[in-house]
Amino acid sequence: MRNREVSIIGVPSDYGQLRRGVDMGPSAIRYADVVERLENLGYEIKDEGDILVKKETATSQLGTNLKNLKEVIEVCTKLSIKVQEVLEDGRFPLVLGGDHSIAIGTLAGLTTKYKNLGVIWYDAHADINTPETSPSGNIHGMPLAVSLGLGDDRLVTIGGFAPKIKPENIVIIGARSVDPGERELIKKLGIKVYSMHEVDRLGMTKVIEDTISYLNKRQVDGVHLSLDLDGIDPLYTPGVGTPVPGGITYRESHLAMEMLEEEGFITSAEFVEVNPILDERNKTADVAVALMGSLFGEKLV
Ligand code: 6HN
Ligand code: MN
Ligand code: MN
Ligand code: MN
Repeated sequence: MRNREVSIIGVPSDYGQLRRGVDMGPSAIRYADVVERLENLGYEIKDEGDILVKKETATSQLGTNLKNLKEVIEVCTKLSIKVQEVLEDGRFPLVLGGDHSIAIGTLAGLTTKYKNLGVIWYDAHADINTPETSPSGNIHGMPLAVSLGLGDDRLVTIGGFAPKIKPENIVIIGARSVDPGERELIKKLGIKVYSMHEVDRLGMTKVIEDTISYLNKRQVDGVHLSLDLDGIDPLYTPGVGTPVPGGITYRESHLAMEMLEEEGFITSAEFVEVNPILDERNKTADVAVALMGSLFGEKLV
């Protein structure tokens, strides 16, 4: 990380899926002392507070199969504006979720500035479903597709332009639960994926080295890290809505963050899917903040 001025943006939304509680993620992460952790590393931290998310029981799919579509559009639109403002202030946006649907808003805001953005998607899932391929209708399984211009028009055009990102600028790390339609789309678009098979076979060192050289070859003008806590094995991060066994370890994740920090090319980040209701004594939020420590340059010695 080279920008020493960081803005924290909380997004207390759980509208991208049906398990309540992930809207408390930003509180849990603040409780785990994110501000102090990063201040101790010499960063100037501005907590921008939370995006205003109306808590509604009667939500609307707007006549589609997409759960809470109306609410997700509202949240992501607000978030995109906030992210854009933070960038205009010259600050590093650090977004705290909330479920992964919020990435639609984060990416919409980021790409007002970055026209050739690289994206590292650290996740057990590929999050590249469309309304046609989605088995659940949950929008947190769709943000990559939406940002590529695929899916409901009202999501795709948030911010007034589309697509936000290019398939060849995406690297998915940690995938182990991919739906059939997602697999097809990944193949068709040629998206780079390091599934758990590659993480096991190559080791995290090689995975991150290759990710860095791949994105540098693409001549990206910024790199966004979208880290879903379910990318990590649920042994370490049980407080997530869609846990999948056989994930990335705690140490591998620290190594990944440290190597990204050494490269110095991450220009924004988001940490999503922390659900304190499903957690064990805020373990998952603690891991999120520990990984942020490594991403922002914490050294053991
Ligand atoms: N996440 N592929 C499944 C779906 O419903 O589309 C799960 C998505 C999980 C999304 O964890 O961010
Ligand atoms: Mn995800
Ligand atoms: Mn996931
Ligand atoms: Mn190390």
